[in-house]
Amino acid sequence: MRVSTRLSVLLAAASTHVSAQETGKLGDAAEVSNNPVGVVYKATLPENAYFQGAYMDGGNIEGEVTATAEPDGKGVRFTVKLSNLPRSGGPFPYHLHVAPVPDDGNCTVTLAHLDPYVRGEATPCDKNAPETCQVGDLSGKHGAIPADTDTFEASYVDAYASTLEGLGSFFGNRSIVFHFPNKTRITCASFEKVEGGAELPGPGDDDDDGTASSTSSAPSGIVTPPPSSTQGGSGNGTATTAATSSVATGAANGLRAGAAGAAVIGGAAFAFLL
Ligand SMILES: *[C@@H]1O[C@H](CO)[C@@H](O)[C@H](O)[C@H]1NC(C)=O
Ligand SMILES: *[C@@H]1O[C@H](CO)[C@@H](O)[C@H](O)[C@H]1NC(C)=O
Ligand SMILES: *[C@@H]1O[C@H](CO)[C@@H](O)[C@H](O)[C@H]1NC(C)=O
Ligand SMILES: *[C@@H]1O[C@H](CO)[C@@H](O)[C@H](O)[C@H]1NC(C)=O
Ligand SMILES: [Cu+2]
Repeated sequence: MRVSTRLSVLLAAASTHVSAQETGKLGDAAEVSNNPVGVVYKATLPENAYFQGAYMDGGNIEGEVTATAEPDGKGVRFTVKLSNLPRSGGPFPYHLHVAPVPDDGNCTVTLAHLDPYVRGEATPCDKNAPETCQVGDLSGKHGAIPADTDTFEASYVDAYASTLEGLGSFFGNRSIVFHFPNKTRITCASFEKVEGGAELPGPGDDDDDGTASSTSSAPSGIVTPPPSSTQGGSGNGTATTAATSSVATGAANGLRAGAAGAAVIGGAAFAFLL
């Protein structure tokens, strides 16, 4: 609630009351077609559960969630691999949450579900109309973790959650939270960039003129485009495929992927990628 209120203010949404609705105040979620290829995010669950009542003798759900753009940049593939699930109390919903997990592991601090279209959660997600669901409602769109199972593995593509920095649907700086059906937060983990993520030089921008050397600052340039600027889908497959096949290291891939993003924004840089 606190977050939706904040968002409402930030986005100048007029009303603060939450009414049942099937889509966001800002409309349906947009599919993202220019996620940077080759960049991988991973959330690894901690040793001990946040809700200790789930593991009286210590321990936690074990495992990780990885996320990376599909090869054409359209949508993000999530791979969920879990074991040591709670022996009772399922099925377990899980979501992308707005904020990362602090050092003390307090899952409450991750705030609410990632919901850039301000949909709220009063109405359950209809998985047949995933564009109307909260972007972060992964279990609503793709299914909860069933009860009475020790392990769970799933792999699916979500069209709305994004690995493109700057979008509201970007989750690379956020977290994932696993719940009991009564919403109690069992455990949570922040996403971290594990591939394609050579940490890029800080905020010192040089405006991208399409030269290779300037691409290291591309991510800061990517912080602006709204979802509609994805017409640069032209900066999509072609460029990133070329990048992945011609460059050996993940770090370099990250730079090239950044370059692709920059190309989307600054049309002038595009030729460089072809
Ligand atoms: C939520 O569910 C879990 C598992 O059934 C239970 O241990 C916990 O006490 C419940 N929390 C609340 C607030 O009802
Ligand atoms: C976790 O964070 C919430 C919100 O800031 C706070 O109310 C709560 O006391 C914290 N819990 C622990 C165990 O630190
Ligand atoms: C995460 O990144 C998005 C988009 O780049 C930004 O709008 C948001 O404020 C960031 N959130 C956090 C918690 O850093
Ligand atoms: C990628 O860009 C090319 C060239 O502009 C375009 O023809 C193609 O449809 C785009 N592909 C995707 C997946 O957006
Ligand atoms: Cu959640």
